[in-house]
Amino acid sequence: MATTKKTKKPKTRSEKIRTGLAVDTLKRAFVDNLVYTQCRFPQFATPHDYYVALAYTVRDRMVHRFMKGVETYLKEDLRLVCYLSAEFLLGPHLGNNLINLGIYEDVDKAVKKELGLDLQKLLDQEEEPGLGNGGLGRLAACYLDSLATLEIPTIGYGIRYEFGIFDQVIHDGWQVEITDKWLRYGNPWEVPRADITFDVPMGGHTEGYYDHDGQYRVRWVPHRLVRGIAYDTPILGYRVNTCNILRLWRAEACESFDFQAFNVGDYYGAVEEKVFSENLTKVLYPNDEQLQGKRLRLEQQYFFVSCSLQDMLRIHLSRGESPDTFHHKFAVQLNDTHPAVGVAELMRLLVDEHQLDWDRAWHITRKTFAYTNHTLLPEALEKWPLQLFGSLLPRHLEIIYEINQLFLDEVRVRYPDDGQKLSRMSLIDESDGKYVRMANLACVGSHAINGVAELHTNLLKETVLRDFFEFMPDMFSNKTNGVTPRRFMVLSNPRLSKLITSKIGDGWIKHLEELNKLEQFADDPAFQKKWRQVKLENKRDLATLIRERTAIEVSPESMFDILVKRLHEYKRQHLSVLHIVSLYNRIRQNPEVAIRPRTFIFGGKAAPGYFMAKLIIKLITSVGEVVNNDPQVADRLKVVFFPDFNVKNAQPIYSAADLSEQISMAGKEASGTGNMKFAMNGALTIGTLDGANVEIREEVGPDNFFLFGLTAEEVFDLKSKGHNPAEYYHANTELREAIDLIGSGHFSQGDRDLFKPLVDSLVYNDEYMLLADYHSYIDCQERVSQAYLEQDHWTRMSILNVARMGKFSSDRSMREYCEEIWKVKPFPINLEEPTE
Ligand code: F58
Repeated sequence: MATTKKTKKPKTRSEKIRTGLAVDTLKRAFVDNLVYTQCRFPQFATPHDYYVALAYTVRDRMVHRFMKGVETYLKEDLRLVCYLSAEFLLGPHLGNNLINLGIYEDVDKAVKKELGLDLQKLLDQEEEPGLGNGGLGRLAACYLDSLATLEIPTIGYGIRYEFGIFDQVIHDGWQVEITDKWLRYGNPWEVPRADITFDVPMGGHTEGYYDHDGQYRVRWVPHRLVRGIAYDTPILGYRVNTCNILRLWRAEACESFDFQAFNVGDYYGAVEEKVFSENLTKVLYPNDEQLQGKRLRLEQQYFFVSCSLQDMLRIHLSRGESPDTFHHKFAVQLNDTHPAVGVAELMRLLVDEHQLDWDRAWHITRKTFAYTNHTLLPEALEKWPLQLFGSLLPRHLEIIYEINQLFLDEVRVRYPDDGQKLSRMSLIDESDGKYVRMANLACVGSHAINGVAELHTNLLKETVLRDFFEFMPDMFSNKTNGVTPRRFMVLSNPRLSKLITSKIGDGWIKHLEELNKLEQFADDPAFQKKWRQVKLENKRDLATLIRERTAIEVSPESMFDILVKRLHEYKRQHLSVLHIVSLYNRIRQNPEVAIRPRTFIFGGKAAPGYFMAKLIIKLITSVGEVVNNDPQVADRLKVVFFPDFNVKNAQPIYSAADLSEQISMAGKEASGTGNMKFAMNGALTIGTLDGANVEIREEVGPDNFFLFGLTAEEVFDLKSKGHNPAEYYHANTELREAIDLIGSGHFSQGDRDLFKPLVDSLVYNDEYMLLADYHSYIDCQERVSQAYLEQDHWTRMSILNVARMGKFSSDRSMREYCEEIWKVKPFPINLEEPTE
């Protein structure tokens, strides 16, 4: 070690250029990146070149903060949060990062003034990483934003799918899926880490042996190895120096394996192995709430979980720690059961690879993991055929058997004569074929289990996880979801954000509860006027987008009634269609009828193999085709299906909504997060008492929420009594006429067969009770229309909704996880060096 203190070298200009935030520095860096990273002369650069140059400019500043963080954390004794999720639905990075860095306005001005460029045009260039299906993946992304903002050292771990969720186009009214080639022009946000790789064993068999100390041990002899390579994306918090990372794994063939084939002259065999291995992270499974036991999916899950746990152990050992203290330094959250195999994998790593004894390893494992459940739908609870599981993960199956045996022994002590309970709680389902139950594994292997809204958590305790709740009640808690106001207000609704800030300052962006200061202006006519103006301008922008994407002309003066989310029967998009058709029938029966102009906007993807969901899209577009062009309707009703609903498209949609449709059958939607995004942007909600709607209504007040429909309890009672949808059909003329019009071929050019499966399913089965809720829904919509006539009152309600949404910031959710589950505290990063 040198003892003489070195004098600091003066910073060279290039160092400053890579990290500084002054406008001039940013400009220089931008041009440098264009020339030296993009190899472009400014005069020949395309908007995409400019976007990439700006992205690198921003990334440099984030990496600077990330490096500082690593340096700081290495010196500290802290617990790292690891959020394991098979999906992260991030949305475009650039705009968000500019906001979090605090340079959005400066960059906007600089590119305009100096380079004559429109920042929005550059932002539009970014292809979003669609590495998720819907709510669950988007929640993970919101949580990363909040954790960084709260200055919690975190790594998000997931899969770098080469093809994310498909792009949706509409052909002849039907959904057509197009591969999502998001990486085709490169990805400036990620840093490939060739130095961080792990080999993941798969298949083969296990053997017992005695080690040097005469201890019996098990060795796994895999059939193949797949190599995982880390790709890091920096995740910067809002106006803090904490820059966490999202570490995604890409699969590659292991050299040792393909060389073997190569050495015996089997060149093609070697290449085949490579292609086979790389397939592992090729594509995201596009199923939402509907699972098929596909081997590749289990391979994906195990692959990313194994890489992530190996990485954590690497970090842990490199800090000079022993495996024995792992749980003190890592809190690992399982985002649903998709990473639940991690419980068995950590046991394997500790027992087989690090030679810990079983009881110690089990203690560490349970203290490390916590599990979040996101669904009550039985078809979405993961279970893997035993045969499939054992052939891919023979060692894990043995470990799971062992965990199961020890666990069931404990259960037996408490409930000595309850064989049924034992078989329900077993990690192995033997009722109908044999399966490994991932939710049971997650529960047994965790120290904390949570649902994502109060109602959902209560229903979990009463239904799917009842036995586990009764057995270990203290492990259960509720953590109501939240969303990040940075992306879903500041970035996506700048007009509203500026108006709010002009009244109450900008503290609300980090402390959303401060929005309640808006309450005092709810009746202020001047403020109301500005509030309405903001909404109108947002609606104008959306109308323009709708014209560009669908060629449908809509009036910004009409009420924008919006339903956007994944297509699923339980979410009941077709209930809104029944409403539209009922209004249409009223017009047909009496063209003079007073109907306030409404624009119904739908958006959402259907799982490619989900026939009914795709038929509902076809129904929406077909009803639109007829209603939009019927002169009798005279533009009073417009129906739009906005194609390719993703994060990027969602932003202008939430900001332009007057009415937010949250109409799932009570007891089915675990939480919902779109409901929060709409309300934060001043939309009023029409909704059932389902998921987080219940809490939104509680917060905004029943007078500012349009409630309809059966409660979860009523749904349950009606189901158990035996429910007959045909009764509602016959008893309600408007309902019957709406269904009949659909069945008559009116919306399908006379084809009575097209929508028959949908009509039949409603009249003869109606699993999600649309008909039972129809009357209440239509009545409620009537109240909505009346309320919309009184613009002042509507605006007051809209302001109050926003003012009372503080609870639904993901910052609040993350604070609860940190304090109650992970036991971690903020750890601020000091940049020290001047940034200029
Ligand atoms: C969603 N689940 C819930 N799953 O449906 C929603 O109520 C909740 O707000 C959200 O999680 C966040 O908690 C969800 O999005 C999936 O997309 C899975 C993807 C993988 C296959 C199974 C469904």
